[in-house]
Amino acid sequence: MEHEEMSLIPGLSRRDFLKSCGVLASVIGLSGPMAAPRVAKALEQLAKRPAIVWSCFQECLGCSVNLLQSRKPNPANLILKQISLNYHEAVMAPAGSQAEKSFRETVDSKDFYYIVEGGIATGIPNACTISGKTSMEICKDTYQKAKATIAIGTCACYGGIQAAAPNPSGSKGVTDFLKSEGISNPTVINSPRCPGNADDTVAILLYVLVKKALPELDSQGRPTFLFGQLVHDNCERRGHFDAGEFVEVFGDAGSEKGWCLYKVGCKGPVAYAPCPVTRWNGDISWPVMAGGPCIGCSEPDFWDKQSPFYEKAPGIKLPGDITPTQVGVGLGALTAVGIGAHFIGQAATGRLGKGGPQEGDETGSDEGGKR
Ligand code: FSX
Ligand code: SF4
Ligand code: F3S
Repeated sequence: MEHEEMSLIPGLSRRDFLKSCGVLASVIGLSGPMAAPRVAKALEQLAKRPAIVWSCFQECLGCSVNLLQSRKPNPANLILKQISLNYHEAVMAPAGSQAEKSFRETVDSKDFYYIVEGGIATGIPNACTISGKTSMEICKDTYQKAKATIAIGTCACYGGIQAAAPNPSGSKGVTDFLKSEGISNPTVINSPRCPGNADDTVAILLYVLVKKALPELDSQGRPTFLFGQLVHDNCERRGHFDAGEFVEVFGDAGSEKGWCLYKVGCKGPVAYAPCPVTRWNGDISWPVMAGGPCIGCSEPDFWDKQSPFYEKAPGIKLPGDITPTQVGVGLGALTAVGIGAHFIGQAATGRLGKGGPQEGDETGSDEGGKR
């Protein structure tokens, strides 16, 4: 039998390695025949593994669990082999003073990337204290020394469930917290969703490491190459929305036919996120695919602003009332859309034109919500 060349990932063939690099290249917006080899070369040449400090503040640990459960040959494995996770309270082997030593040395080197999971307790600072320091002290000091800071999950981006009214601990996302500390224009890459998605995290890390630049961000601090489109734009049920075919109550005949969930509360028309593309549980599923409405977890203050979760989002007119291009208008001053990268990503993952009667046909041609 012919010997198959192995890659830098133990147990992963060179061919599968390049295939995963191709997917990563597409997600970060590289295209053409040299895109996958370019990503592969960049990963292989990361001789000095970039150090990561990962803080867990007010959260449920779902963001970490999602990353740690990513499965080979999931692209997350590629990058996890290439970084040095110097400090992560939940998964690091050292504890106590050894853990603190690792944290201090890495932060003082100023040669690391900072990932924050969870909100910052600003109203009751002692509500979140690690090794005698509050989340406020840790976050501000570490941000100021990091090469780049990524907020993973809606809690770190916007405060999350802790920030739901009446927000007893005064939870804030990293950007808002830094602003409240007098840092006028903090540079934080927000990767929301509740929990944060492993593929998003990996794509952002790869973008920063390979392109050596920060991605373009929208007005909520989210990379446009990932969060530039509405969930609604790429939903496999979109054809049913455009055809006026709705689930009226859970369990009805429309439910069985997989019709649109807008009338039972789906916030896909107001949520900017790549959920139909970078999915969950090893890329198996996402909320609407599994039969539940999107609750808009990629949006700031979604616990307050997108609830009640099982009632229609206000201000969305249905097909027949308006043209699909008007859906989503007025949802915020978001900047340029990463449509190109998005569709390359869809093609790379084989989803373009699949999953429902609408994608690519005339009625569901992704016009809803474009800005
Ligand atoms: Fe928050 Fe992460 Fe929601 Fe949890 O840890 S974004 S509570 S599901 O997953 O921070
Ligand atoms: Fe999909 Fe929800 Fe949009 Fe319906 S309203 S097409 S279920 S995202
Ligand atoms: Fe969240 Fe809606 Fe996606 S609930 S995970 S933004 S489908």
